[in-house]
Amino acid sequence: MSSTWHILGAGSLGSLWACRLARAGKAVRLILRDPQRLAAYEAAGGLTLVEQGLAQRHATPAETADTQGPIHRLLVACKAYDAEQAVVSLLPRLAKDAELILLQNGLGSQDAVAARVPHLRCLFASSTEGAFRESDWQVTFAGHGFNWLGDPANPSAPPWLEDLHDAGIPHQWTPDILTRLWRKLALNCAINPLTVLHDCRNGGLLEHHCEVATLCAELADLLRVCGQPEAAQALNEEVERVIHATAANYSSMYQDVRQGRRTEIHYLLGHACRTAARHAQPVPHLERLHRRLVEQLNARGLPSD
Ligand code: NAD
Ligand code: KPL
Repeated sequence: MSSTWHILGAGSLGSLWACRLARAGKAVRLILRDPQRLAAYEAAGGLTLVEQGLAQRHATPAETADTQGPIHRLLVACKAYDAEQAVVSLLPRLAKDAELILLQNGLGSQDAVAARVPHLRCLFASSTEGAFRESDWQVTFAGHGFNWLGDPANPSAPPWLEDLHDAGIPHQWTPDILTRLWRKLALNCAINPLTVLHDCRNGGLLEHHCEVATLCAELADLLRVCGQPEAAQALNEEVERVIHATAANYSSMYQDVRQGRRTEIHYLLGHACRTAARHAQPVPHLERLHRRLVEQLNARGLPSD
């Protein structure tokens, strides 16, 4: 099996992974949206990673979905709402033994992708690393974090985790990746929409303890009902801890809304509300939060799905 890492999406996380793998001497190929993006990338001469104030450029080769040649390992590093179509565009190139690593936040997009490639192994990742793009082809490593990886259908770890080790990408294999993803989804649901609606940094939610606690109670009940009791444990305490630890930051959803970018609401609060409906679990406060957020997005002319 080829050991090349095909990385779909040269955004924040995709570039962060690509630069670290390339720096460790791993074979990496970026898959860009279209020939125009490819030409722009080639003119820029590669991807630049800024880490602790130091910039380093990596002339990682790039291609588009239409390029010929099989893909054996695909890191899907686009937003949740783009993942399924992006993978569909690569179907003819995915080898019989291909593995897909899905970096998307929230839940729902992973199952949509896996349904398109039922014969292939799909691994899910939950990342707390932080990266952002100041300009095209330049990514800044903002916050050290961690990556959990797992496969709900197969608990055995893949051998290529060694590449992540060599590249200094902090990670751990877990048989409970769904618990990790649900826990992060719950944290994101309790914090991010409220920062948009109250127009505040995460720390601003310290003035809205009761609202946060009510949402956490509903989320914890939902997690228990949908078979994720571990993800429900001491949820409110962790949410309060995260609010304190990130008090000066703007949540990712807040930043998306402020910058006029589409949010991943469908895979966060939307997924929580749909799951509750499927289990006939009442979540009136989450539903009201969802409605208010949709209204706010619509008022700004942003998609609410
Ligand atoms: P991003 O918007 O910076 O990058 C996504 C890239 O994918 C864009 O460059 C886009 O053009 C590209 N893309 C979309 N469809 C494509 C296609 N069909 N072919 C080729 N390229 C395509 O997004 P991001 O911030 O890197 O986030 C990716 C995922 O990781 C999200 O689900 C996000 O929630 C999650 N995440 C991000 C961070 C972070 O710090 N940025 C941290 C944790 C989790
Ligand atoms: O993950 C986050 C985000 O901004 O998306 C935090 C705020 C830490 C938790 O919701």
